[in-house]
Amino acid sequence: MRELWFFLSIVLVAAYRRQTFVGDQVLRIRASSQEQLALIRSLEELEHLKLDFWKEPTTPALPIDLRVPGRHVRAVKAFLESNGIAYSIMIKNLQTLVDEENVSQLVSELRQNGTYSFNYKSYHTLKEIYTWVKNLAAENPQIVRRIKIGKSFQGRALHVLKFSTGHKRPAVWIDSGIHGREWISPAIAIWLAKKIATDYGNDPSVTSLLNKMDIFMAIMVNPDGYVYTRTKNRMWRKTMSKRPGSHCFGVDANRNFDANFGGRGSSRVACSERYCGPHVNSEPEVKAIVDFIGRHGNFTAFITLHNYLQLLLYPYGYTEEPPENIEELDTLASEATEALASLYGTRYSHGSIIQTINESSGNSIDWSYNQGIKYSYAFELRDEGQYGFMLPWNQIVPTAEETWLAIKKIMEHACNHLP
Ligand code: BHK
Ligand code: ZN
Repeated sequence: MRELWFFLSIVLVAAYRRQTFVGDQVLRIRASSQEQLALIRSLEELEHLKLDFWKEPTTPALPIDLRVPGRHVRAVKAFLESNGIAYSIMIKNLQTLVDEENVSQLVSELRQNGTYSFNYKSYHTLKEIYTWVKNLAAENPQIVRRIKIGKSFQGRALHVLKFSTGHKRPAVWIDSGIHGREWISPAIAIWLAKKIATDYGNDPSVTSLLNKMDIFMAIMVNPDGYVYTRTKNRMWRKTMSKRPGSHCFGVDANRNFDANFGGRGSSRVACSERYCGPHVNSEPEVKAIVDFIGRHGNFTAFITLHNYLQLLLYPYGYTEEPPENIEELDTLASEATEALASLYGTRYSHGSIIQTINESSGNSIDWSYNQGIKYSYAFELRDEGQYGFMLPWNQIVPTAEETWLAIKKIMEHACNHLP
């Protein structure tokens, strides 16, 4: 009897601590008309359903990916069917993927002896990532420095890695981990940082780049959100900021920048997944980036890593107005995605945010572009939706390798077109 109570209490504690996704399905919905799109949007207003749009309804041309909690799956499917809306099941039981991911973690959490023994084929805890960042700087003192640029809402240090061989040079910005659940983003950034450190002095292209420019990498923009995805809710996207007057917490950091703040493609409602926050730069994580880039004053490329859908995006998200150098941005995007595909055949589409994925106000690359950073791009990494945010560990290194080829193209172009 005692044992039973002990067991039950453990189960209860575990259940309390971590959200589960038993029976949750991810449906890929194809709306064939504006009417169907409007019907799907109307689902969003039924808050009790706790629906999670992995890909928002935008146009009939794009699929909509919707996570439906297990207990509402039948009702939502019945709704779609009765309205003649086509869908397929992308993920049959999300918890199965979460369980598999948890099992693969067990073998990864070994002690690190520097960045050499680090397991690049695994997702890591924040602590492991922070140790790795520190080690990379310690092992490569001639070219890598770790700089603290601020503190997260919950008080965690925000770092950037600076790759430099000179003084006050024009620079490239690369960030990852702005959205908590997009684990592949920081995972490949770690690999990229190691690649840059290793290739300097060995690979002619990286060497000549670093002889003219600096590279700054913010590997974990939203550490609070990342920790939350590892401890409580694997599907968390936003920051963890709390404010009086709302029971919902968190801001979409990629809606918090000063670029048509609060406009279309963002929400003023605190409970929304795309909540822009109470004011521009309200999130310390965003403010830290904005201040750092402003103070530096000489960035010419800005690259941010998200997933998923295999897209390379450029401004704008808040307007159909094309950026001044759209032809250059588009040609470079096409060269970069071609280079990416050359390795494993992974196909990316490219275009402006608003035309390719959706309206989005307050996002980071619209802001950086308007700051005069001409080569501003956002990657939506693997996959096309089979696993979505649950991309398995064995795709980390291949994703990193192919993305590196695209990023190198963008950096080289920026380097050959310095103002
Ligand atoms: C990416 C970059 C700039 C603007 C929008 C996007 C799409 C991204 C978002 O912020 O809504 C979608 C997403 O998180 C999945 O990575
Ligand atoms: Zn994202």
